[in-house]
Amino acid sequence: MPTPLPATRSARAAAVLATAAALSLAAMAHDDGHHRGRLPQLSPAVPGALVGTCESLTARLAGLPNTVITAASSVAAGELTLAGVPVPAHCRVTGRTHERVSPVDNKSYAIAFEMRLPVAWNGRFWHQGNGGIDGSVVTASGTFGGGPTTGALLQGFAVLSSDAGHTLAQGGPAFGLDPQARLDYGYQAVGKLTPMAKQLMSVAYGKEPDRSYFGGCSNGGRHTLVAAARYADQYDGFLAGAPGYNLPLAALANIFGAQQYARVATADPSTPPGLETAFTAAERKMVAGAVLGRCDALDGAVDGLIQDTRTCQSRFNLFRDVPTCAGTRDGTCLTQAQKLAIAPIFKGATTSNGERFYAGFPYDSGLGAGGVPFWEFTAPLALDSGAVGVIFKVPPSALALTNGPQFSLTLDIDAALAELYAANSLYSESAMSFMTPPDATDLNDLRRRGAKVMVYHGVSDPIFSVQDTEAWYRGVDHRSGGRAEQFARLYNVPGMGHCSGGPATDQADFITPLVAWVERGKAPAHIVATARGPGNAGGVNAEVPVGWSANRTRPLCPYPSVARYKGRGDIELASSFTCITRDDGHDRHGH
Ligand SMILES: [Ca+2]
Repeated sequence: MPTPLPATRSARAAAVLATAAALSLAAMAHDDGHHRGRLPQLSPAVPGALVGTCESLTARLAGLPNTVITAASSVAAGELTLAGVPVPAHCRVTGRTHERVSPVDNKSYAIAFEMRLPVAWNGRFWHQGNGGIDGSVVTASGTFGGGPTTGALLQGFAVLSSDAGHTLAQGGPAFGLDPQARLDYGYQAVGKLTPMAKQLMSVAYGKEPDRSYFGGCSNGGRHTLVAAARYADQYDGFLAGAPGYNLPLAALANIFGAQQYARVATADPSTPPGLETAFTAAERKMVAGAVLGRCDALDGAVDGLIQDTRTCQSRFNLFRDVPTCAGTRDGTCLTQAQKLAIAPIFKGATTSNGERFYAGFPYDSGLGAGGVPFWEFTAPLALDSGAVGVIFKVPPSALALTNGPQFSLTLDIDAALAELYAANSLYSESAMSFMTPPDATDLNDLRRRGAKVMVYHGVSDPIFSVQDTEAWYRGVDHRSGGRAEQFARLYNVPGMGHCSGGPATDQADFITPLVAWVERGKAPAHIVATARGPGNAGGVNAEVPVGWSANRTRPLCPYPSVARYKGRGDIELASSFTCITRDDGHDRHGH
């Protein structure tokens, strides 16, 4: 049984019966400075097994409220593989919950889902948050990052995945015209699925999960941090990758970027290749090389990775360190006009009067990587247009549905920013209300009940800024009275792009250390990450530089500490590095 948790939201109703004195003692135990290390310790999950046949679940789940089970079928061991790894035998249940017809667009909506229930269950639930604008039931695997050396399903979790209340087949972002579909995408699908999934597991296994986890990358990372704030009483552990926790602002910032690029494009900026003429592949690689030239050695190892991102930002200067073209652009220089267009994107998107509304992006070694052009030159014309114009803005824009490039390139950024915070009689919640955590940095409910949150973010992520996530972490620390390290970790991944890829060590297992922290109180220090060079079983990352060992390892250090070469030892191995915290100029060892 879980340890009693007097201060949790769910236990508050029961606590009404307790005396006021007992309540205040409980509060002191959690909040008094003398007890900073003594958060409740959640008990470990106890494994279980499926009760009855998988196929019989269709009938046995008929009583789930508001829910239709469409199939339950056995998946034999090895029938599903994840990056070449055979998945153990499990039962796949598919269904729809909260079916309805929209009074606004007259379309049918439901929250479609699948649950994969291992025959040999570890007693845990994993709610998988998916990416993009949701809209499809991605395989419920609970895998993360580059090559999934492991994943929740492989570890024996029962894993849930959903479309968050709409199908892209119905018209991409057009679901944004329906107010309820917006809210389901933002957070309400998670709120509806959670009790349904727990009830489903109690039928399938004869008990509800002992421990529940939530995780995903990108929009899935956003779902995770939203759940950490809104549904802290329902989950014990959270793993957020590249969390777009300010997703509407990030999408608008990316449109701001497209408008900057359009000013210096030499071909039609309303097409991705045309927009890319503003900052070509050769030029991006050249700038990445200039950043490495200034910053690679700061961590003690000239190894193609910049561990000390923060110091790098004060050492590298785009205007000084990148040659200004004297004549024709040939990939070895940028024109002054290009520098003036590109620098504000890295500095952070602003309104017309210079007010910054989204974080800047650090100069890092991965800005020349292969994943960059999709996010910089395709997404603003094809994805951010639909997201901002149809799903987020109040009121939505008809133009965004029919002509994304024109919408984005002519968008009044100031007006759109206001519309991300706007609501009206039809759209009762603004995008910033339904897409972001209600109070993003207040995770005290989560903290007090002994839950934990781990976050990782690529430093070279071109769509969601690692600096935005760092600001979130600092805010969490502040709001918890300087106690973030008791329950939260942020791991930056130098060189990594959005969720994976880039010249980086992008493969790591965060699930095992998260479970050890939640259920055994083993606080994680650094995480060892591996590059996916030639021969990698989980899938080769073509961005790994040829000079690197195929299996290079690095410690991912808990923010704000950063990795530093010890000065001796194999430069390809994590063990040759240590995590240090730069604190008022003094290096403090982090682990
Ligand atoms: Ca280095």
